[in-house]
Amino acid sequence: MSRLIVISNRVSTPKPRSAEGAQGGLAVALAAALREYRGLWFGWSGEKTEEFTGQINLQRAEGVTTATIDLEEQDVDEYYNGYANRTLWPLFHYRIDLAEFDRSFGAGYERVNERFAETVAPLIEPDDLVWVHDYHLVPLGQQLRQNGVKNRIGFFLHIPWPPHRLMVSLPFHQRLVRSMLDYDLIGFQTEEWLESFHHYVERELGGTVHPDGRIEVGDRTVETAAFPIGVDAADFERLLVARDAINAFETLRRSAEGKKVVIGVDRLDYSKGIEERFNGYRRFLEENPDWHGKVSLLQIAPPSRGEVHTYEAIRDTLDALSGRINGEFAHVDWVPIRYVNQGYPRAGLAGFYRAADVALVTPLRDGMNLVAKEFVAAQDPDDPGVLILSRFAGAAHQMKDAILINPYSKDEVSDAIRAALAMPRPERLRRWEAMIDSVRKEDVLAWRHDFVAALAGQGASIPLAAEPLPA
Ligand code: ADQ
Repeated sequence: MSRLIVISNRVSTPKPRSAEGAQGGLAVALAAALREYRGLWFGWSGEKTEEFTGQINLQRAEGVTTATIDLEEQDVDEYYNGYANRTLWPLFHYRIDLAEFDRSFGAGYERVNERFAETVAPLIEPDDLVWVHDYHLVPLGQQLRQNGVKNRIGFFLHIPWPPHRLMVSLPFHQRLVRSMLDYDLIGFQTEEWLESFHHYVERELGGTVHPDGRIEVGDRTVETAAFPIGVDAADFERLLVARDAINAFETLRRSAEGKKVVIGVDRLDYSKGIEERFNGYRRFLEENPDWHGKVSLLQIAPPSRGEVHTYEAIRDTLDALSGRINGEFAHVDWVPIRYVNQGYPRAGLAGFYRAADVALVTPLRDGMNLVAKEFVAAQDPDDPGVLILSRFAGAAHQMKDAILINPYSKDEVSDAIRAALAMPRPERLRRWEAMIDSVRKEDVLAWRHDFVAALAGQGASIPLAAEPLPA
């Protein structure tokens, strides 16, 4: 029987569902996928050791088998904090101004990809399907081939693929992209990122793009397609009746004291546009004195990637900016922004979303953005809140009934907040009903199913047992 081997940078041991909220979008999505199938999840434990040993730690938790390795300090500096998060992440989010190009980062990135491949290759059995995730592991397919792996291997990129002209600013960009030709299937979040990849293949590699998405470069043919990721909408709706969700809902409503609540929930990352959001909210307060004392913004943003300088800087910026806005507008009985640097369990988050009247999801660039979908999944069908969404999030391609804005424009953010707060119930209902339908249908299970089916091969039934693993 074939198994599914998932390989991603981090493996976080699956937590009970109620505690999943503190994990990132990718972690939650993968745990949901693996729970359904027999398989294995391989990656870094998050631990550092003096020297790389390649020792594998096998565990079984919450119906998922994980195999993790530790990395040595230099690996973490050069591969994870370096090439992945200081070179590729900013560049792929169109922030070439923040991208750092350092020879040691590239070397560390290749070394860790080799180490991953050498360690995981012996765990792969002949019929297994191998699914590699995200920008940390772009060349892993090639490394696996060099370690004798002949299985079908797919790659999914969770973040945007940058336009051709940006991509060529990466030193050795061809080497990186050519390494992807060893995959059988490459998936992107949206048609937009897929098109950017196709442009690169045509213009830089002289390849051919076929109408069905196959690309041909020399003697290699690779399937490519968009697979928009979703959330586990049904699970999210179920969570809303959990005690934690009800407590969170009541706490937020009580503390709002009859005021309207606007919510933002993001990992603390410059790509999420939180600074621009605060500035847009400030513009709204400047232009709408009649709303003073009647609305409050709750921004939840747990710190991430704390070892990378730009993340410390954005944290300082937001601390200062939220303080300035509160200093400027607050009254004794009203605080315009509540800014919270912590993660919450999933159920708590669901309760907060439900209690909010408006969500501000305004990334400057985002592969997809799951928060937008979670917010919609958590709304009261009789009295739904309003989603304000950046045009530059992958999710905007599917959620056209949100109020779509340019997050760089303070005026657009301000106007959207005013329109959302004043939106009559029939319009809120119409917009929400149009969105919840696709959030439910195009959920994380459909995403996993579509990718795995495509990887398993055209026309073939999915050779995976849809039976849960024994606990
Ligand atoms: P992220 O950049 O992490 O994901 P996103 O898609 O919004 O962004 O997912 C964030 C996840 O973290 C959500 O599930 C959210 O609930 C959770 N989260 C955020 N803040 C939280 C808090 N304070 N407490 C608890 N949970 C919190 C990357 C890409 C995205 C892509 C996903 C999945 O950058 O574009 O959508 O992978 O492919």
